[in-house]
Amino acid sequence: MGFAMSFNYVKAAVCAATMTCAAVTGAQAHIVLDTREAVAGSYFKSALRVGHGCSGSGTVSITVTLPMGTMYVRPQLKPGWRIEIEREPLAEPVKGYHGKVITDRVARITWTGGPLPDAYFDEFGIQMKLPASAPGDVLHFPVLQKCEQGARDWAEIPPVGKTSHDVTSPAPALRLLPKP
Ligand SMILES: [Cu+2]
Repeated sequence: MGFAMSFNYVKAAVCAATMTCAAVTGAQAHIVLDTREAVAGSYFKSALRVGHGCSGSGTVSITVTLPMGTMYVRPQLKPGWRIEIEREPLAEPVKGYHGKVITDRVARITWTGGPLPDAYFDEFGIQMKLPASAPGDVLHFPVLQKCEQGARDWAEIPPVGKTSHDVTSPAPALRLLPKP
C-alpha cells in the first residue's frame, strides 16, 4: 500500500515536470490495473480502476477478459455489484495443487451494478496466479465498459514500439518482471 502510494507520488512529480503530463493523467482516468508490474509466475492481487463513465454516462457493468496463462482467478466480492464468472475449457489439462487436474479456466468476469456516476471512480478487486511468461512480457486485460448510455471497449493493444498513451482505448496492461 505504502509502496503503491509513493509510486503514484513519483509519477505525479514526473508528470508535472514533463510534457507527457496530459498523456499520463489521461491514462490514469481510463480503465487501468491498479498495479502495472508484477513478477512472472507469482500470485498477484490488484484491482481494475474505472476512472470515468462513457461520455458522461454512469457505468453499469464491466467485463474483463483474462489473458491465457492466468490461473486461480478470483474476483473480490463487491457490495452493490453482481459478479458473473465465465469459464472455458483448457486446450490441455494442467496439474494443480493437491494433486488436482485442472481442465478449465476463468475466461471472463463481469461486474454488474451501480450505476457508478461519471464523476466518481471505483475499483474492482481481482487476484490470480500469473503465467511464467507472456509474449513481449506484457499481459493484456481487455475490458468492456457498459454505461447507462453507450459503451466503451478498452481493448486496444499498442503496436510494437508504442505505449498505451498512443492509443485511445488501451486495454489494461501488466508488465511481467523476471523472477528475482
Ligand atoms: Cu480515460
